[in-house]
Amino acid sequence: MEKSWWKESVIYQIYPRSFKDSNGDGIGDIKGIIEKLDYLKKLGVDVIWLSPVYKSPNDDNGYDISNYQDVMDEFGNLEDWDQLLHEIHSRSMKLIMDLVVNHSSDEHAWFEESRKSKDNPYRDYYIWRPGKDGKEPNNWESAFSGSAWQYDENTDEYYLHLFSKKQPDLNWENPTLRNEVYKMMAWWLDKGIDGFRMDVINFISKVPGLPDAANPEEKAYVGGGQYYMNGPRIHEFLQEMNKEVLSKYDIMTVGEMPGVDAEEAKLYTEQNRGELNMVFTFEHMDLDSGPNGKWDLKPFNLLDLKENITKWQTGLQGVGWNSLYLNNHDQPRMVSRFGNDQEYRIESAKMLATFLHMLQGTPYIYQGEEIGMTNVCFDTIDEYRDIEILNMYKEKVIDGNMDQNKVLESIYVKGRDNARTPIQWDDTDHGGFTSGQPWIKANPNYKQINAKQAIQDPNSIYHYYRKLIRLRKENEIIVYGEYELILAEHEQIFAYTRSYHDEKLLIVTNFSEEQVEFVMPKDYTFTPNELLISNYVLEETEAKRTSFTLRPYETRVYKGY
Ligand code: TEU
Ligand code: CA
Repeated sequence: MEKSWWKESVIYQIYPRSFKDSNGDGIGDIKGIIEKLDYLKKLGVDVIWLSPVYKSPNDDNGYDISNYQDVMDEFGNLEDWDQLLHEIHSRSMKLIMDLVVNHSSDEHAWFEESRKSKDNPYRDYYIWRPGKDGKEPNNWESAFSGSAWQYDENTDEYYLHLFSKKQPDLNWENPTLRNEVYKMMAWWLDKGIDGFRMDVINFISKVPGLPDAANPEEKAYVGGGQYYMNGPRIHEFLQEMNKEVLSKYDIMTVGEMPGVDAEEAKLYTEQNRGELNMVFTFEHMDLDSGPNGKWDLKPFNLLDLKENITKWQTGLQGVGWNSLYLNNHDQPRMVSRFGNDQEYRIESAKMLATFLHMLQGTPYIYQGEEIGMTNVCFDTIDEYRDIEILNMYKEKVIDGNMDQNKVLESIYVKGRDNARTPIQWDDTDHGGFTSGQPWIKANPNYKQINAKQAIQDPNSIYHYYRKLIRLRKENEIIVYGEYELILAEHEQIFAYTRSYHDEKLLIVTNFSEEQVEFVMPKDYTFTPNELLISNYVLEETEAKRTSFTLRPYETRVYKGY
C-alpha cells in the first residue's frame, strides 16, 4: 500500500463559532483559535480542519457563503487568517479548509445577479425552473424541512435549495460556474493551505429533469436523494476538479458524502482514478435511526456497527482509504451516543477513542471530544440556535401539533447543537469560552468537564488521546495494518486485529457497562508481547494473556504476532 502523510495524520476539526472567543462578543473567532494552537500541538494532532470562516449571513453558521474569498467579520479578517495559517505551519501542523460549493448563500453576488432576470449572465449559475400546476417544480424536501424549492416573484420561477432557502444550489452543469469554483480553490491553495473538506460534494450532479421522488404515503414533500446523491456526472466533475486543481498540489481531500456506500466509495477514493483521498460515510451515523429519518429514534445495536465498520474496513482495504469519525458539528457527542456520559463517561470515552484510532484510516477528532464533552439538554426551544432544529420544531410542534416533549426528546438525542455548545476551557463562567455572553449557552457541566482540569489530571481523556496519537507515530501497523474482525457475533465486545508484515495487534473493546469474558476464538492464533494501551490499570501479569474479564467499557490493545 502506498504511504502518504495524510494516512499517517490525525485531524482535529474546529467549529470556529464555538471554539474560543478572543474579544468578548460571545462568538468564537480566528484570534481565539491562534490562542489555542499550543494546546492542539500538545495534543499531538497533525492537521486542523476549519469549518467555514468565509463571509456569510449565518443562516446555517457559515455553510451559507456570500463571499468565498473573504473572512466573516465576526471571525476576523484575511490578515488574521494569514496569521493563523502562518502560526499553524510554524508549529509543523497543516490546515485544511471547508469547501462548500454544492450551494452558496442567496446573498452571494452570483445569486443576486442570477435572480435579476432570466437572461442575466449569472442566471445559469443556479437551478431555476418554472412551477408545475401552480406548485413547486417537483416534490423534493429540503434537509431543513419544507419544499426544496423557493418561489422568486421577480422572474416567476423557483430555485432549488437542498438545504435552507438561503442556500441556493449551484448549477454544476454550467462549465463557467465550474471554472469559477476551480479558480477560487486555486486561490486558497496558492495561499498555502493543505487541502479541503468538501461539503456534501456528492450532491453536485443532479439527474436531468429533476424527477419527482416516489411518494407512497402522499406526503407534501419527500427526500429526493436518489436523484442527487452520487448523480450521473459526479465522477466526471470530481475528475475534472482533480485534473484542473487538486493534482497540482501536495494536499489532502475528504468529501462529505451522505448516501455513499463502500462500493461507491471505492470509486471516489481509488488513487489512480484521480478523485478524492477519502470520504465521510454516513452509514454508521444512521444506525440509530428508524425508517423515518434522523428524528425517528432507534436504540443502537453493536452488531450493526460491527457489520458496517467491517464492510468499510475490508471494502477499502488496499483500494481506497477510510476516514474515521464518531462525531462532528452535525452529530451528537460520541460519548453520549455510543458510550455512557454519566457513571462511565471517562472509561467509555477512552474506549471509543481506542476503538476508532486503531481502525485502518485517518482519524478525525471533533473539538471537545478529547475532553469527553457530552450532549446538552436545554429546557426550552428558545435556547437552541440550529436552523435544522428550529425548522423541524416549527413544522412538528407549531404547525403540526406534535407533542412538544417528544420532539424535545429527539432534539436531546440527535440535535446538532449538542456538538455546538462552547468548548469548556476551564471552570469559570461559560467554561472560559468568552468574557461576554455566548451565542449559545454553555453546557452546565463545564465545572466538572473542562480542558484545564483535563490537562492537570494525568488519567484524563485528554492525556489518553495524546498517548493514542503518539502510538500511531510509533507503530506503522496502526496506520497500515490489515483489519480483521473476530468474535463477529458477540453482542458486547467489538474485537478486531490488525496485521502488518509479521506483526499483529489485538484490539478488544467492551461496549457495555457489564463485566464480560473475552476468550480468543479457537481457530485464531495470536501471541501477545506487550500491552500498548488500556483505559484501566492492569497488573503486570495481565500483559500476556489472551483470555480475560473486561470491566465496564474496558479496552485493551495488545501487540504481538
Ligand atoms: O451537512 C450535510 C448533511 O447532509 C448533514 O450532515 C446535515 O447536517 C443534515 O441536516 C443532518 O441531519 C453539511 C454540513 O456539515 C452541515 O453543517 C450543513 O448544514 C450542510 O452540509 C449544508 O451546508
Ligand atoms: Ca469573538
